[in-house]
Amino acid sequence: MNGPNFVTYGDSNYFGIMEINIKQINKLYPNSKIFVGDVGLTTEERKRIKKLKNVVIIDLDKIRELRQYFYNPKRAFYEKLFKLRKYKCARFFLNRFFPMKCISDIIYKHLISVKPLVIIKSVLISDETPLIFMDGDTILINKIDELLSGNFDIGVTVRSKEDQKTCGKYGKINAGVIILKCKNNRKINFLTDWLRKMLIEYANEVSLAEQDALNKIIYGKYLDKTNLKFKEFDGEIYNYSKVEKGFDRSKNKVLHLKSGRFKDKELIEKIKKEIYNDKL
Ligand SMILES: [Mn+2]
Repeated sequence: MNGPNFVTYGDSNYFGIMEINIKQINKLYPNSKIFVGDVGLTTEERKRIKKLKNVVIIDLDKIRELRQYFYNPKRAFYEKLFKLRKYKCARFFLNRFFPMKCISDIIYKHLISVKPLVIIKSVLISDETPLIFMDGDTILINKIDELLSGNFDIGVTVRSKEDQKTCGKYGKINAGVIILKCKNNRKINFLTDWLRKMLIEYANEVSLAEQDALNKIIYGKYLDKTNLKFKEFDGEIYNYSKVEKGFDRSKNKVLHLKSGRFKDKELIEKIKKEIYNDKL
């Protein structure tokens, strides 16, 4: 079986965790490519990441090349002229008449677009291998080959019923781990649709836009229209966050140090000890 390849991204805050994760991926999948989006690493950190095996750095400044996928100059003109973007009803009409759903420069730079953009850029330079997206605060601690078998295009990780209660209306899926298994052109379609959704509906918000938009397209009519098959995977196994309570490599294969856990040095030392002591 080919691959999978991996993609992640982060700035200096995520450097430590990303370094651990890249080493883990190399240990478990020595022939996989690892695309790493540099969204604000220092020169020194970037050098260190670059030196690790199989790493391909994805530059965000060059990501502007991608605007051809979204940019609609006509719509940008009207938005600017009438400052329409702010108004919900204006957005409705813009979306109707300019279905390209342009994003203006300001929104384009918006933080919320970073995740899908890094993945899109990775797909564009990747072969047809399945691609696993991992947040910058995640660590792979066991092989996940089973994620790649089965008949589906996009795989997502679902929170436990218990956790879903506290995660709002669109919190079923956590966007920290995503499996993209379909052909690259369909991966791009999915990613650009996701990006558009978040830019259109969440242009003025940052927090959780990507997650809400992902949940909306997965559980909306979107998949019926696109013929994409999606599959839910157990978040306790592939996107496990209660790391401070301990973990078990066969039950929790991907750790997600979300909600600031990745800043907890003690916790990270504990994790390192467990994953390095134990022979894989
Ligand atoms: Mn995260």
